[in-house]
Amino acid sequence: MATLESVSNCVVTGNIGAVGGEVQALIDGGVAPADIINDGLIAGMNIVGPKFKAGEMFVPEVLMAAKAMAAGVDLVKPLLGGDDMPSLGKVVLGTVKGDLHDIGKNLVGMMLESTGFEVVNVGIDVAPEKFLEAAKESGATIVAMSALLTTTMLAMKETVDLFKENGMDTKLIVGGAPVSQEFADEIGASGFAPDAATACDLCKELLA
Ligand code: B12
Repeated sequence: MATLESVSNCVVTGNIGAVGGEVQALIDGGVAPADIINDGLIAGMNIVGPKFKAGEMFVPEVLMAAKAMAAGVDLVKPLLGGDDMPSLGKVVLGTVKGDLHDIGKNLVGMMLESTGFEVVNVGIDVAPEKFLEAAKESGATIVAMSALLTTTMLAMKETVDLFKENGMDTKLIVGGAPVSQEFADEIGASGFAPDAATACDLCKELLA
């Protein structure tokens, strides 16, 4: 029988073939989409992280886990709704220069969309100039940057500085596992959130 734990296991073992069936069974059984994401898919990724760090899992296995996670997320995403809500505002979202991690970023994007924000996802390895260009082009009021490597957090400061140099009043927010409120304050960002749900609250606060 499919359970949140079996979904989590599919992520940990990178079982791309099985994850869809397990997630669909939970959906059919009436489990809330947010629970499938938080207590199934993310719970699995929370097991993968420490294993990777401890050298018990390697890059190819983590990639399989990431793909299994994405396959699960794809099934849940349409259920989060938000399509017919009026837009709360436009957010440019990307992973900073030098950083290729996108699972957390995409979750933030999904939650923002389901809350009613319009999201311009500019992808991974996004240089400060590209964030600026995207913000100007889209007229976004918020730029959200993600970083998972301590080394790429510096690109967040470069981006904040570039926006200031260009006289932009766009709100810049930051997130990702190594990022903290303290770091956000230090680089002059408008805000930080530790997870996707709080990121939505933060964006609403900034536009209030
Ligand atoms: C999956 C993964 C990978 C995958 C990425 C696949 C993908 N498509 O993203 C692969 C295998 C490719 C990978 C590669 C590497 N990785 Co890696 N990876 C991870 C791992 C295990 C999980 C990350 C993840 O997806 N977490 C799940 C998501 C849901 O969580 P999250 O990203 O934190 O996002 C949440 C919040 O942070 C927040 N959030 C995220 N972004 C934003 C943005 C905003 C604006 C806001 C408000 C909030 C917010 O909301 C999200 C949802 O709640 C982490 C371990 C960890 N503990 O984080 C290591 C980890 C990040 N990787 C690490 C390393 C070292 C690497 C490599 C250098 C390994 C190598 N030797 O090649 C490369 C770097 C490649 C590069 N240039 O980016 C280190 C970083 C160490 C450091 N402190 O710098 C970690 C911490 C593992 C470790 N402990 O050693 N990795």
